[in-house]
Amino acid sequence: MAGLHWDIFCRVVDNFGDIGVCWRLAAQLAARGHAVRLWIDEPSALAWMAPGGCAGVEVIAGTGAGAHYQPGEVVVEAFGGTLAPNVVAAIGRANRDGGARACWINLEYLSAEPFVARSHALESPVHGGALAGVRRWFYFPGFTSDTGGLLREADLMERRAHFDRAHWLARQGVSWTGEPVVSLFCYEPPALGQFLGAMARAPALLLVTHGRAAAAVRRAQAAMPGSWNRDGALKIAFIPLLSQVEFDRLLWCADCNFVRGEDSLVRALWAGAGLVWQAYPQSDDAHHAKLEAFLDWLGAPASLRRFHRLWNGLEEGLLPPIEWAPWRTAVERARARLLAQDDLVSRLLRLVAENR
Ligand code: TRH
Repeated sequence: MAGLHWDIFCRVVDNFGDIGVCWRLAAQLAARGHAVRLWIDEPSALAWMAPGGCAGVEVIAGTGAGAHYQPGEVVVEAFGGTLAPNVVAAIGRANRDGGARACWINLEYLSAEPFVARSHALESPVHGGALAGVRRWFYFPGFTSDTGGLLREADLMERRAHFDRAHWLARQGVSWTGEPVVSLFCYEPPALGQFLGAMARAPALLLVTHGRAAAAVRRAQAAMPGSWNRDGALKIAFIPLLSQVEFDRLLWCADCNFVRGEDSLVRALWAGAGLVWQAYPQSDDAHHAKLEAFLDWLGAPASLRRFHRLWNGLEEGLLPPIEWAPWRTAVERARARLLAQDDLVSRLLRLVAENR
């Protein structure tokens, strides 16, 4: 498909996932020759997440657009962010004028729940009036071929295959002597103290990401008895904020990745090591069903399921030990299923081509 003009509108709720997903989408569209305007109410995180920017992506602070705004051929409204009234009006105008009719996509959150396949690519009703004749579509990312798929750069697996973890860790100033490596990107898991205590029973290196994970580890450490890591078996390295490119490499270093939210879960799947996911907690506990659906899709062995339920606070009790090989095998198999499918951008481009 010839390069199109895209407008992606993103409102940052909290954390880094909204902006992280929108950035990856924008950069991957640009890599395929499309011109992207990324409108974000709070773009400051891009300074560390994507310090070099990306050719073909223009970042615009604010989601209001000006009075003279002309919509691109595709307008993506990310995560039900609700487009500003003048953006909606401009889409209606473009449609009435019959010229550059905009294809309006509602990009939704990722889930493995069955409703995703049922709802993906359905037309989303638009109320008439100024918007009469405008069409928009629900776009649901997902893990199976009947959903919107997952973001994956064309060269990702090749870059992953050529990665040298000893070299990367040395470059970060982290001392590694061959012990198992675990990365930690989480909110405030209730079992964190217990996890640290268990990890300290055998040599391991824990790479703790900046922000909430680091704060939670420091709090847990302070609450532990002084003897909890007396032999220093568990080495803890606090990692500064990384660009998305380097964040991927952090995940490639680990023998087990603890991830959270949406984007890092997908990146941990591509990394292919064992993974433990902390779902973004929702006040109505909707994340419980989301977690179970993901574990079903993953084909998680019993110990991994139990670990997830404790890590996400669905159950209380003793964490089972990490089972390195079976957990890795489950992720490798899941990754193979995903690699046999198209990535998200390929599927999105198809949907747009069919409906323009
Ligand atoms: O930050 P998150 O918890 O984001 C969440 C989820 O997306 C959730 O679904 C959403 O509802 C909520 O925000 C509002 O986790 P996530 O999705 O993994 O996003 C983290 C992003 O931050 C990801 O793109 C990787 C990036 N990142 C870096 O680039 N460098 C870093 O050093 C770190 C720690 C993260």
